[in-house]
Amino acid sequence: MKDLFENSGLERLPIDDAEVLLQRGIDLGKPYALLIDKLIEVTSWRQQEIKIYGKKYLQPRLSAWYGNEAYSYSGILLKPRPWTKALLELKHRVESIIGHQFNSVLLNYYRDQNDSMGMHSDDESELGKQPVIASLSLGEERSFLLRHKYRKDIKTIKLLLSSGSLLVMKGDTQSYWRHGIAKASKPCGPRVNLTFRNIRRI
Ligand SMILES: O=C(O)CCC(=O)C(=O)O
Ligand SMILES: [Mn+2]
Repeated sequence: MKDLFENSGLERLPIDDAEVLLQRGIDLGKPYALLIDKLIEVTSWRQQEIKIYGKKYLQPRLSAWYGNEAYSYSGILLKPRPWTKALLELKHRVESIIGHQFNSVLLNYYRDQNDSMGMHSDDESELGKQPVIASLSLGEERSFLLRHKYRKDIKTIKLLLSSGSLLVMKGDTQSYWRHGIAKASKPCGPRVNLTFRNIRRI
């Protein structure tokens, strides 16, 4: 079968039960430092409260949801904000690199080394069975962890996502793997990650 992103320049990583592609240093038309500063300044950031086994926690990062559809996960409903010019520009860049369209983006702002994201799969029903998720990283390099859900013989994979990295997860990745962002062991500056997704109206 022809790979969806055959001509994209993204490298497919050799990971069992997953389709993960990565390209570092993608061309966004503007310096990364300028883009992250602007996104930090103009985004409507919120620190969401989530419920895990009935107990309420504040997420250890800030986030924002833009696009056409609402999205619910971990017991919270995110109402979308309308696309901004800057986000649409980034969306179009990513879409033209990988040849795939998106209707929403989740932004996560890791303010420093203490901010993180727990291990999870992006497997909500609104995303469909084999979602294509494109993740763009800006700012401080952080460790992105991938852990197989069932096979204990496969070690946790650590990918260092530097500013300007584009990571694509597709196929069975969400069915077999969890991913997350670990706290950093040393002090570090801000990182903003944008995950472009397709929310299906159900
Ligand atoms: O910050 C990252 O690289 C991961 C983001 C992520 O997994 C998510 O938004 O679901
Ligand atoms: Mn995720």
